[in-house]
Amino acid sequence: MTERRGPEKSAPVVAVVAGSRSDDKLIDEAARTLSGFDVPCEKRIISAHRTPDQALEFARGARSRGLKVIIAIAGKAAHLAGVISSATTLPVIGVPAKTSDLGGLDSLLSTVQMPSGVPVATVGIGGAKNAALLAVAILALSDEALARIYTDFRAELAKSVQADDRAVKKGD
Ligand code: RP5
Repeated sequence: MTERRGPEKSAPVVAVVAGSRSDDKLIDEAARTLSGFDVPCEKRIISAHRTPDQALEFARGARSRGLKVIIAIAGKAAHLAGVISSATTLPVIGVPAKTSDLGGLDSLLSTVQMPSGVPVATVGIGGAKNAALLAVAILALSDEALARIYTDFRAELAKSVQADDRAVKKGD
């Protein structure tokens, strides 16, 4: 992947926010994926239910702090993405976390079923990597260098599937 490091890139443009340290694996997956594209991010633990004031304060200040996309990870009654979206017009991507009791269906439905007018772009259960890629795609709308890197990434992905196809056809 092309390097594009520079001092001007160091301020976080994506926030990866999760409701609990129980979501650490998803936080790390999103942050690692963003880092692979050299997209600076900040990581936060903010809970819609346990620290609701901080959730609103974070969302209200996000745009003025230079953030462009927010990834919100939560499980169970997963209201974090929706609450954040209620207090910012930045794009908010919700990641429903898998749960031990309902498998994450609880998280998925409570993240995706937003009232009209306050959108959350919801990825699949545990879809932290896709959330980060969607953030990259959004940022790439106004960043040609990033758009090229993302296009290369997708082309590599296609090549690896084509290689698998050839191997399966050959009987490997
Ligand atoms: C949500 O509930 C978190 O996002 C997490 O996925 C789930 C369980 O959190 P803990 O009770 O383990 O902190 O708040």
